[in-house]
This record gives sequence, structure tokens and C-alpha cells, in this order.
Amino acid sequence: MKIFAHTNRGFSLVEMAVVLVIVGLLIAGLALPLTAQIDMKHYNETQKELSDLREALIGYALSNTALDGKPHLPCPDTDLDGFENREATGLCTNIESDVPWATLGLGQSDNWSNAYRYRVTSAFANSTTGFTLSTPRDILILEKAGGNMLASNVPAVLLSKGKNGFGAGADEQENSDGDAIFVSHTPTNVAGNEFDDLVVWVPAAVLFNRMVTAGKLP
Ligand SMILES: [Ca+2]
Ligand SMILES: [Ca+2]
Repeated sequence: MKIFAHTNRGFSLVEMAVVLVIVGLLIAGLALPLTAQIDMKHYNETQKELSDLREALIGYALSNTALDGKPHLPCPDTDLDGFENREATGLCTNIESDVPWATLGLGQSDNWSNAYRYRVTSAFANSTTGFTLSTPRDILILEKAGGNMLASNVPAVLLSKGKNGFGAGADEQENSDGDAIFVSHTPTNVAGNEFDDLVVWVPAAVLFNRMVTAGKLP
């Protein structure tokens, strides 16, 4: 009886150790997918907000008329108050800066608390001379730095720098260098060229179609 009790206690200790190991494995197994799930949730919500911002840009053009009677897009916000910054000439203070979130009535930041970026073709945001169906656009979207073209002649682009912010790779740098060329592709983890930026643009065809449908153009 005494031997049996001793054996039983030893078995319980081993059992407890096994249970602890299993619980540890379960926690580790669950924790990783949870992190990935949260990242995915933030990514999807940011994508949705960028789509809403794109709609708001088109909405702005539908309800704002330049001095010549033509529509125009908003200017970027350059002094961090959320409202667009425009010179007395009607031209933007800067054609690439933060999204004018207060002007558009939407949120300022992506899911990682960084302000959304916005670039517009200068002639499309001019409140003296608005845009027409033949106004040239100057923004180019590539599938990778130096790669094939995804879209050209784009009037305006919106951008989130993603979870890693201003990444060091060539593709992320192309989205941070202040010029009219941007890169858009799905997130990648390639060492040295990690990419998690989200890029959404306003295609000229979509913008023009909405203006014509509403009777704002031609
Ligand atoms: Ca990034
Ligand atoms: Ca660039």
C-alpha cells in the first residue's frame, strides 16, 4: 500500500510536468497566429480607410469648384492641422504631404498611428483653374522599384507606410523619396527589401467618370 502510494505520487509529478509542457506549447502555438491575426486586422482596416479616403477625394472634387467653374482636388496638409494648405494663387503649398483628413472629414492616422500621405498632380488641385478631361497627370505606380508599370497618368495617390514605417528596402524607399513614382504590391518579407506599404490611387478614368456622371465635366 505504501509502495503504491509512493508510485502514484511520482506518476502525478511526471503527469504535471507533461501537462505544463503541453500548456506551454499551446500558449506558444496560439501566440504567433494571434500576432499575425492582429497584423492582418490592422492591415485590412488601413486598406479600408484608404479606400474611404479615395472616395472622399472624389467627393471633394464633386463639391468644390475652381474659379473657372471646373472641379479640383484638395491640397495636402502641410502644417499638421488636418486642413489643406493652398497658396493665394490657388496652387498647393506642397503637392505631397499629409492627407487633409479634417478637410475630408476622415481619420488622420493609419492603424500604426502614422499620418496618411497624399500626393496630387498640381494641375488637379488648382482652385483657380480646375481640371478637365484632358489635363495631364504625372503620377506613376510600379509593381516594384524600377519594375513594370501598374498605372500611369494618375492624378492622385494615398499612402500608408505600414507597420514598419519607412522601410529600408528599394521598394519602400521609392514611396518615401518625395517624387511622383510609387510602388504597390502585396507585403513581402524578403531580407533587405521588406515591404508593407499600402498604396491606393485615384484612377483618372474613375475620377472623370464620376465628374461626367454628376454633370461637373466636360
Ligand atoms: Ca512600410
Ligand atoms: Ca517615389
